[in-house]
Amino acid sequence: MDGRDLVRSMKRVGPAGAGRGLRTVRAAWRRRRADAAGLPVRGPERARVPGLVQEVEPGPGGGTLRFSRSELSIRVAVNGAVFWGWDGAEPEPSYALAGRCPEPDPRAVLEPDKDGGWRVVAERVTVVVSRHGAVEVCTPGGVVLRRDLPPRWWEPQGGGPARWMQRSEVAADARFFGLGGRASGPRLRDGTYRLWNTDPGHAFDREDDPLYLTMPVQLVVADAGTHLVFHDTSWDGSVALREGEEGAGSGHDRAGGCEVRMDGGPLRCWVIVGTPARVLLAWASLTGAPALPPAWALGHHHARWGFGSEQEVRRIVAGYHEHGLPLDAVHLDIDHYDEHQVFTVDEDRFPKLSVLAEELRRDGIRLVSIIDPAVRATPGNAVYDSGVAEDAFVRDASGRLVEGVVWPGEAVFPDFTHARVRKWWGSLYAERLAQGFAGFWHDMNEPTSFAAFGESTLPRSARHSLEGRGGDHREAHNVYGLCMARAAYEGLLELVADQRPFVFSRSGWAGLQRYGGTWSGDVATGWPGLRASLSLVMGLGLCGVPYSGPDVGGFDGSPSPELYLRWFQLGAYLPLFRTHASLRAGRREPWEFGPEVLEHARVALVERRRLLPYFMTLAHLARRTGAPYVRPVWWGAPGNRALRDCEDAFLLGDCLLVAPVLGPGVDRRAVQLPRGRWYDTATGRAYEGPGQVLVDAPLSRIPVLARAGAVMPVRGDDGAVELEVWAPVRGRTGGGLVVRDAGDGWAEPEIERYVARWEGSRVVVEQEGEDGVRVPSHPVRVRGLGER
Ligand code: NBV
Repeated sequence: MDGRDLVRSMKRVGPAGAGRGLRTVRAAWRRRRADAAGLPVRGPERARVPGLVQEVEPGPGGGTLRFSRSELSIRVAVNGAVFWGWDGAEPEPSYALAGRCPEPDPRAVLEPDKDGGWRVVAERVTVVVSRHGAVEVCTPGGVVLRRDLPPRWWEPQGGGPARWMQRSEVAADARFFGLGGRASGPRLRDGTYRLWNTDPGHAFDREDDPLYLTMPVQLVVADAGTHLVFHDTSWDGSVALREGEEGAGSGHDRAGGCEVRMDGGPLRCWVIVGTPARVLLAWASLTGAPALPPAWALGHHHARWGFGSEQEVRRIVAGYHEHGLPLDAVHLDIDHYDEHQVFTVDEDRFPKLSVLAEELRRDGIRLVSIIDPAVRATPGNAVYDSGVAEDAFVRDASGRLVEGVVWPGEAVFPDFTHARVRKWWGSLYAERLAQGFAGFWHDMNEPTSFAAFGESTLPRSARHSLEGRGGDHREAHNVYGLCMARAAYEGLLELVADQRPFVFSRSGWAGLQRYGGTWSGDVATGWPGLRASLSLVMGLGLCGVPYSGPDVGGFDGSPSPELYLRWFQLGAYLPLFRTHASLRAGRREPWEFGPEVLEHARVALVERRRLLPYFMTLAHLARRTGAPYVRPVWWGAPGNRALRDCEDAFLLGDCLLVAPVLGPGVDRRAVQLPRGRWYDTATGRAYEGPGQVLVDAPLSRIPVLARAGAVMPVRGDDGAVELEVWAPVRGRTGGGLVVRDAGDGWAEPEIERYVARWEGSRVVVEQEGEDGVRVPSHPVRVRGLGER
């Protein structure tokens, strides 16, 4: 470490944390020493490839192929997903899977292929294995979607985990998406993306990578088909992507390439082939249905690091009321803790928190609490004492507690990879519930521990239970946030059995959606940050985590009124709609940016409220089908290349296409439309897709288009559900699904199905039931009738 590192570390912790600066230097040295003593020295390594196939043993859903230096087992599961694992790797244990591995598909059998290779033929996919161990994933029609070359391992000669590398080829026209929350996407261009959940330590921009929530899940979209590939290994790794190129005229294509490297862990993967909707359905059946947020969590949230007092919270809430702005939740950040210690309250500044919570609740506003995992390592601190009694904290290889530095100072970290520890931690939420909090916002759970140099996390040698298997932080790091979310979710289920828990977490991994959502972390205030925040939501949705949203206005700075408004207008159409900012940033209340912005922000807030029944329907559909609320415009037509390359608009469910404004000075913008007729919802003007059109985007609104034939539930003036119907094209029918649920409990509402069709000069809407069609029980409003 040099002087610059020290200065950087001082900047990082800020003036108030000057004393913390020295502690972070000590913490970094401690971390280094722990790793030097606790990690095996990486001596000389031996490289290995599978060699030639020797023997084959058919088994359920596929079978095992023995090569001279490895073995490969392949299994097609009943949900159509294909698993394969090298060196005896099985699907379980896995932090990603929601439960047991799905049963094998008995119809899928291993049979000989040409040139000494073998293949497994299943309904939606054929997997071909060459005699050298290359694995091809093909469509039922035989088109190759992905070719994995024989993998390569490097084994330390003195023993220990092997590193491995898996190189793959995809079609020249293929595009990559996913890998968790990435700022530079949603299309992942050529580059190396690291798989190591990381707090960048500053507000991030488009170039920052990795961020808080990475996962080895890629969605690959090509003319020939879409597939998802998941390398089920939580170790540190990277994915190098290179888009292919089609030979212009010469006919020589350069294939797209992907190289996954891992520092350890099993080489095993899941591949799912199909339409995007089918792929996400199977992915959710593997890794779990997205948790259903309570209805209030789909409204507007206002947060700030540094409200500082109950009076300030009341002042902000009063401001919302006075300006006629809907508000559903207020988030309290670490400044409401007593000396930054989680599960405490600063009684001087928040003397009657539960009374405040109750008052807000009467107004329909919920309180959400930040939760940091680090616990101040001071005897007498109740959380620390009870954690010590439970033996809950991470230890190093010599058995000592691992200490880091976070907001409360020297701190220890619960080992969430242990069921007993999760149970203990989950029970601590009782204190929060007693204060009146209704939702939980997990932060700093990569986990982050400030360090003046090196990585800002726990030592890699730190020991973890890993569900009793035992291991170290190299394996546990990426699932730390996931396991913390599980602890909270399961704890809350026990504490308040009749309410759906609301948890969202900065860090996580594949499967996070089972417990809740996420947000985009500390996105930098600026136009690139606005774009990055959309990229994160889209990428995460394609990885199976549908509920997320940005800090509207960005985390760190003072947005111009225009930037704030454009961010606000985008946020209004994202699942988590939250204004938030840092202690040191400018204000984020809509009335702080002048009367014009206030007026337009009010329109966005009122529209969000009107769309709540639609958002709730999307939440239920996400839970049942895995389809994210926010979908790329190519969702229904992945073969359309212009749509595939469109990154600045999205579909919100089936009915709406949202085209946010992502740059300054814009009052019109180009929009790539999927096939069909689309109505500008503000003007009623109809546009025909597929193709690009220019639409108005005045400061007062961002373009939102409705699909002809859409039937969507909205909130009427009296608060009851109404059906908004967009006239189908003449001679065509339309329709939509509605799930009515305005609550936060477990009652399972029915899915209502509607059809819309022309009858003479009228559009008629009917509800479909088992015994035929009937008149809808909700009022119906048909729009778009000006266009025939
Ligand atoms: O708790 C303070 C902040 C929080 O406001 C933000 O949303 C998190 O992403 N937190 C990070 C820790 C401090 C970051 C500098």
